[in-house]
Amino acid sequence: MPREATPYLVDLEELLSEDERIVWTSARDFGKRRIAPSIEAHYENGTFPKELIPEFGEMGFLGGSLEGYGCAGMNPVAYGLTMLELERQDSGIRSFCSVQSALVMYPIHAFGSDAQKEKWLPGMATGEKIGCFGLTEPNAGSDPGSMRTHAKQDGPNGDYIIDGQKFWITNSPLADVCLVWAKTLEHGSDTPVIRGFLVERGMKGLSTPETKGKLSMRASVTGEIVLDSVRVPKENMLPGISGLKGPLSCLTQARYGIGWGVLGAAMDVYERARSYTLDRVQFDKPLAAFQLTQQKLTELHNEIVKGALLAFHFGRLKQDGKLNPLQVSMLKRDNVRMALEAARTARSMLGGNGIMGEYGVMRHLCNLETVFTYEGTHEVHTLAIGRAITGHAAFA
Ligand code: TGC
Ligand code: FAD
Repeated sequence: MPREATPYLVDLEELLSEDERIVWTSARDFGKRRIAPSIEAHYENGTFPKELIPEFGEMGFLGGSLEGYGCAGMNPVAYGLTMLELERQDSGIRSFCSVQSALVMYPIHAFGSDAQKEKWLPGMATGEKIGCFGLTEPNAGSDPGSMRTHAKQDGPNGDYIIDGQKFWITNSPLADVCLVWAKTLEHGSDTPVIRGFLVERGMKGLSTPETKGKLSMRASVTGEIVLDSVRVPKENMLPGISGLKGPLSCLTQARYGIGWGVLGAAMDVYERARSYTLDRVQFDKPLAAFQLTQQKLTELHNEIVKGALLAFHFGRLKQDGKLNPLQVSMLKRDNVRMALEAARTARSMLGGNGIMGEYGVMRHLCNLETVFTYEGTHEVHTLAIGRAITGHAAFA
């Protein structure tokens, strides 16, 4: 299917530094050359392109915003642009890189001991080591504070014994290390506190069965983390954070990346719909010449531009250390909704071809249904913002 560069009425490139433009162009080129040729087949077969993982490392996509340990040290806008280009190809590819970067490398970098950083970060930056983030459980999704997974100290070395089950975990079947959030009792207190534990592949009692049968995110590996009295040395606990704000701070990093990433999916479906309706003739005219089609293209275009400006503005705030979690909730919520609606509209504009794999739009649409749900559902972000606006918590 032909795809050509589309002019947007706000030229984002004009807002970027020279370095940011270079990152954007090289990430886009990588996506076209290395991901696009095989992504449909991977999606259809339900496989993840593992062969690309070392190249993600070489491109600086793994831990891209972190400093040191072989990480690229990109600023937040440049990092966001890499997420955009990965998700232009497929949300599952962006998921792989954002889980590794924002949900595993970030907490090790921010809250880990020196030994944990040295052990994991260099190998994770190159893609030799893979991580996953275990927060959700079968009975604790939107309300992670109700988790049941627990860790209990045992023996003279203060090892932890962890029991529980994590569900819906991106990359768990591939992971060398699972960051598991669990409740534990500390210093004689009878109020459990949430802590993060680095549970390593090979530890007795750990298994990570794959979740089969997904009709969304098919080019991403999802699984469980089953912890059957796994003995974990106390040195594997993240020392620098306790409480629910530990996992929620990681989610703030990942949600920021999603707010940028879904712009790529929206741009891809818009550009495909534009190209298709320019070529396809019905009633003796290209579909793009009909007013109703132009209205749809105008809506798609304008919504993308607004989403991009929000992401850009928040990226600059983040660079100055001024971005707060509620602004990130807004970015994730509104850009994901925009991208999902864009994919539905674009799907309809391609008529019957819109449901075919080779046209790419249905794949984005199916993926975005997951993105609407994970990293805080659309409703959870609505309630978080509603709480801030009104002062009334409507979660429970
Ligand atoms: P609440 O009382 O609001 O907060 C508890 C503590 O956390 C702090 N906090 C945050 N810190 C950093 N970033 C944030 N976004 C934060 N939000 C809250 C807060 O200040 C407080 O700290 P402290 O010191 O006072 O204790 O907590 P709550 O129990 O009312 O819950 C709020 C709620 C519902 C918004 C939260 O539980 C939530 O976000 N739920 C959604 C769960 C979720 O997003 N799960 C995602 C799982 S991981 C995933 O989906 C990965 S997909 C990966 C991929 O493939 O890309
Ligand atoms: P529930 O919390 O049961 O919600 C079901 C519905 O009820 C939703 O519409 C929700 O918005 C609504 N709802 C819930 N509470 C309220 C309320 N108070 N008021 C109004 N409506 C409400 N988790 C991880 O920890 N790590 C991962 O790597 C990870 N990867 C994922 C990959 C995929 C492909 C998917 C699908 C999920 C992944 N998740 C991961 C889990 C994801 O974060 C959860 O699915 C999500 O947080 C929602 O939880 P739930 O599915 O249990 O839905």
